[in-house]
Amino acid sequence: DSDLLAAHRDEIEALTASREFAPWIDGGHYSPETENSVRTVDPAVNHPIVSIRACNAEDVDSAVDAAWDAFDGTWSSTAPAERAAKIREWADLLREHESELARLECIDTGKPISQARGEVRGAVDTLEYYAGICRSIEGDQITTGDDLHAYTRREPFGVVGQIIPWNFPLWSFAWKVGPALAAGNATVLKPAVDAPLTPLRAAQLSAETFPDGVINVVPGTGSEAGSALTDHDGVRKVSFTGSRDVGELVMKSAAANVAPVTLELGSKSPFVVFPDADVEKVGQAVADGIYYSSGEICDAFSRAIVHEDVYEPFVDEFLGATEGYTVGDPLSEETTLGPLTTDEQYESVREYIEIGKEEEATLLRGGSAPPSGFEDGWYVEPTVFSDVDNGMKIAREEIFGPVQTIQTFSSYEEGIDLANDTRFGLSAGIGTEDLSLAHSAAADLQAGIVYVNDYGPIRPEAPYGGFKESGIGNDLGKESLDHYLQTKSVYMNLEEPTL
Ligand code: TXE
Repeated sequence: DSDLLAAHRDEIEALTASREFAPWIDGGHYSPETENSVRTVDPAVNHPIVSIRACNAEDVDSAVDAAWDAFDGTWSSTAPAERAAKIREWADLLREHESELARLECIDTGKPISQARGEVRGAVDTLEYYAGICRSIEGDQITTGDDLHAYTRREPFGVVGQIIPWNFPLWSFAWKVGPALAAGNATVLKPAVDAPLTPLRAAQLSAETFPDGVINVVPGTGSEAGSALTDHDGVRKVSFTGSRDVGELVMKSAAANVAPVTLELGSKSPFVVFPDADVEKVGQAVADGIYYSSGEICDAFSRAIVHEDVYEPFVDEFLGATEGYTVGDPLSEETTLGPLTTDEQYESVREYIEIGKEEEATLLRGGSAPPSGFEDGWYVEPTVFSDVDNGMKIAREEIFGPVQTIQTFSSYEEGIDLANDTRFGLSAGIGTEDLSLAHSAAADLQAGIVYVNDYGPIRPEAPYGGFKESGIGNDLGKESLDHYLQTKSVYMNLEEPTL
């Protein structure tokens, strides 16, 4: 569709023509040592946006040095009230640039503009939350007797290394950077090669607020810039969001320096629909949980586990809610489902759909070609499989696309067992009108986040992290601030007053 392509080209031109996208180190644009570059592509039309010089290990060294200089310079002695003011000022700047950031996110990831706008607001809200709680960092006075004054101090690590994926570039950037800075650290962050634009732009906007070197952004590949960051001996704490297997590599690499890690990894999150559920409400919740951001979400409700008594009404409602999604141009306000963000993801999701067919699950909907007019983009139509069992690959592996599986159960234990029969444990959903049942299931589900009768909303006040192989520790909440602080015990022996 040439109109579509023309509209996207115009938007790319408007957003990038007078703007430099480059690694951001020591408060300015940085020219990496290498000639290598990474190219980011608009997935709706498969058209290049910009090429960005990719950082290598030496560039990561420069970023870590700049971060230490900033930390040792003024940042480590900046009072919490002052840090809070700076974070808030930056949040205000991002808010003023909401339209630009949302449009950048939209062309870089393919997510619908309305969702992108909501995520810019989510990023601003996250920074404001951490600006608020950074003034509440406290140690303890420890009572041991009158001859000893013992207390704890909560101190930053110094320089932290952070790695984010391409599915929520700006929002996850704020999830990482907000608490790290609030705790008093300087950061070196590596965005994903496929969607680095909003983190780079947000870093540029931070220049007016923070001392040089407090925020550094090093775009590059995982194998080069990513691993250089996680095994850097100047990085004292590592926080990673991405796939389970790279999470394992990150952990091993950080282990070389005994740097603590926070990991937020993938999942295969179940939504258990009990027989008394309000199927209309729950059908919509499960649809929102699998189609938001085209299913490229770590806590996507990718497995509907439905009591056999409500199987048919649930499926009717869920398919109805599926039809309510509008697949289309992400730049259009009407669109609620855009393309997948990367071509690898597109190939991988289509492969899983073929696997589902081979595994003889029943294809209830979707599974074929992209919608007409969008053939050049990485579009996958909403796809639903029923007659799925937990032995199938499509029920066990994270697909990370708009593909739903539906299974049935007949007793409470069976429903919970099916839901928990996965190595992952990021989130789980419960559909019931029975309060007591909701609380029992919330306790029995092995997941770090439980949603009742709904999907989201995610708020910065509540910690977000996975059980089992979905991760270690949390983003968001006070917990995340805690992860960026280390505890020092101070002992001071007191002598008898001799006066
Ligand atoms: O993730 P990677 P990919 C899952 C999802 C998806 C699959 C693959 O199932 O289909 O992962 O996505 C950096 N050392 N999730 O390949 O590779 C990389 O450059 C250090 C779920 O994009 O894990 C990027 O910045 N860093 C997940 C980040 O890690 C390395 C979100 C994530 O990339 C590295 C994304 C290395 N050796 C994918 N290798 C979620 N939790 O939501 C790569 N990276």
